[in-house]
Amino acid sequence: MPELVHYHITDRIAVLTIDNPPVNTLGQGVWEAVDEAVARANADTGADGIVLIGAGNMFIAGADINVFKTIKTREQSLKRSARFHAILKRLEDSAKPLVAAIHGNAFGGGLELAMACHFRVVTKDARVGQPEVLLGIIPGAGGTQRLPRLCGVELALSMCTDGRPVGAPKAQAAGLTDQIIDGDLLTATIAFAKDRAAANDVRRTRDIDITPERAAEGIEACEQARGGIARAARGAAAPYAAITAIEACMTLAFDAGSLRERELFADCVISTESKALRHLFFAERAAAKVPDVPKDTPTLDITRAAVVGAGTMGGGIAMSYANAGILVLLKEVDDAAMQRGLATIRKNYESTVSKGRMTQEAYERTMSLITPTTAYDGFDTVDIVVEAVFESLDLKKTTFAELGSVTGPNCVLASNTSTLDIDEFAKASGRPQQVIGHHFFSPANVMKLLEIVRGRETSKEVIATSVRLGKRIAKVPVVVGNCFGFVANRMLAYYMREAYLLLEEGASVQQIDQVLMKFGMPVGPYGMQDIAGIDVGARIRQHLTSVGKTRAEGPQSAVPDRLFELGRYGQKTGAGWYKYEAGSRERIPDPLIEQIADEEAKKRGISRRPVSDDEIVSRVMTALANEGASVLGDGYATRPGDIDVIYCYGFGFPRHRGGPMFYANTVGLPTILARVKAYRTRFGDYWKPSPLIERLVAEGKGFYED
Ligand code: T1G
Ligand code: NAD
Repeated sequence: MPELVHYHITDRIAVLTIDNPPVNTLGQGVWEAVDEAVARANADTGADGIVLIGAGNMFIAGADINVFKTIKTREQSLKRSARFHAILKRLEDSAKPLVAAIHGNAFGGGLELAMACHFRVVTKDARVGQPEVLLGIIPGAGGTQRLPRLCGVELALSMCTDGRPVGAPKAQAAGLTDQIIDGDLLTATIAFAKDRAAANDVRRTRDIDITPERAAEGIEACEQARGGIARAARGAAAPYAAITAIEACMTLAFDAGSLRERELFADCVISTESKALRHLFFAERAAAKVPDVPKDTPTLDITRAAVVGAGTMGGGIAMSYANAGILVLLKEVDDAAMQRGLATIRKNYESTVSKGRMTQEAYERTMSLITPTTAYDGFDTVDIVVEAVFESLDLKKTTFAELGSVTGPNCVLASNTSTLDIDEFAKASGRPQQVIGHHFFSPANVMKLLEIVRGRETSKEVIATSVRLGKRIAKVPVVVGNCFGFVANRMLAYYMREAYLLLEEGASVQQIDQVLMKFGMPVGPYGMQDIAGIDVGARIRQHLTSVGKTRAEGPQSAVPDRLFELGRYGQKTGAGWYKYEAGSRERIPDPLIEQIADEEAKKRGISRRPVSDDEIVSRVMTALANEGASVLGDGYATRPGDIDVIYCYGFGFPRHRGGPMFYANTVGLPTILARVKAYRTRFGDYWKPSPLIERLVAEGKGFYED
């Protein structure tokens, strides 16, 4: 067993170094090793004070998340947390000053350990946080009782409900830390500890009193927080549990408040919500690993980029590169189109500046990285080109042929196509090993997913380069295979098929959207199409019809094409499935949609009927998971978790449900299979059970045990 905490004395200060690579989690034995080392230092006559520091590039990333899956019952959790709480009180009771030296990250249990120390010294770029709600839990080692005592209830509430870290300057200003240093952390912290030892100064955080005035303000703040997080929580329970625990800090003594925290933590850690979010934590990290592309595959340096097409997507893609500090050429067909594209980019940045999330100076500096052009001049100097022209096979093949002749031999040629065959572009370019799909999601400067589509001949270097670049432009990269619609849009076609059919059968656009937003989707299928553009889907259907194919088996509703013919493309034309006032994104229901749905239903001999909310969720989510299983079975996705990551980051699928595959697994694959079979009987043979689901049910397995 490697030593988890190293012990040495420097200048009469005991230095305890936590060493549990790669991120110093408080895994098996670490809590106890820290406890023993502090006891040893207190008994050590050669030490006047104690410094706790982390080895490697951070203090502590928190508890080992893997451990939580071993907690099956509330009682088990209560027993476990009692141990940590006792250790933390012993640390706090250290007779000698105990100082936490924080660099990199001090997250979750890491910050809680630091708050049980008497003082905290941080580097200027350190971050501290309680990200537990992002895992469907709450701080479980006294964080909800010590944090408000140190930094006040307001900051404690935001840190524990949004899970975002805070930087050293903000932590210092709030009283969470005691000193920010600019030099060597250990040297400075040893000096700090010596100074405290000389002053015989120990400060137990739990002794900080919550006065009646603070308690009253705190309870008020908790009430307001409950009211303010509904939109962000989107149905998740953990943020509310965090507020209740902090409220207990305002109303109960330390020990009683700690017990309340432990009880709330125990409820969270065994919940489906937490299982879903922990699944996503690891699925996101696994998704970047491509089985046949070794970790040490060489990657190409990307210092200059180019984007072809400055429309809805091209503009956002150029912004993603510029935001990462990468020079980017942005090409359009003519100056008018160029100016339209630039105007949208400026509007987006100006809205960010107006919200205080970007300085005017940063806006101008970032904008200066984007060079507009209507020619291919300079394309021979770029390392990657992302094509985002209209979704037309011929236009894209022409564009790739041009790119093959104007770019350098090592340039990566990527396409943002939603559905078309990457291998067709590869052939047209004359350099198939350099061609790959980089499928961004709308709005491309906001949505974090990057679906990386490997072609038959795409080289491993280009795949590895794309994954690394994806992280660099702050995206979550997932590598998938090249089938029609890849993973995201192939499955989406089944999600939309059911949405269209439910409309024709009697549900309204508003009902379907509201039911799925209540389920946790950020926007319903119709609101989403109005953002992406009804024309994009229509062009894809036109292409398919021209090759005798459909996006999803089954009846094809004509309603969306009727809107396309009417020029109703969505937000960009002021009307789509909803109407929009000029300059507003507020969705206004339009009775014309009902009328068209009525007409098309009559044409297909459907008598419209009331549709229940449950039926909407069940049909849409079953269709999504069933097609997801077919994508997996066909080998276009490597893991079910990849699909979950794609839907959570690409479409905002509710994270507390874990993604469409995890949700289906939670419902139970036998139930999903039974539903598919029931719909097949009721609606038609186009409801085909995925062979993977049939096999897993027969073997009594779920998606994640296969
Ligand atoms: N538990 C287990 N494994 C972890 C881990 C953790 N807390 N954090 C990281 N890893 C693994 C990760 O899966 C990856 O593995 C490797 O470490 C490197 O991570 C008691 C209950 C710290 C910002 O939520 O946010 O404390 O893929 O790729 O990009 O109240 O990791 O190589 O096999 O992410 O540099 C609270 C979670 C826990 C922080 C570093 N803490 N971690 O990011 O590296 S709950 C968190 C992160 C808790 C207490 C409660 C990030 C990071 P592999 P990485 P990175
Ligand atoms: P868009 O119509 O908004 O923009 C396309 C732009 O390409 C137009 O501005 C047009 O002038 C320009 N263009 C056409 N030919 C060109 C050429 N030869 N050189 C330079 N510019 C040219 O379309 P969009 O929504 O941005 O879609 C672009 C691509 O991205 C399509 O393949 C689409 O399927 C895909 N996509 C769209 C979305 C979405 O939600 N809109 C999401 C992901 C992927």
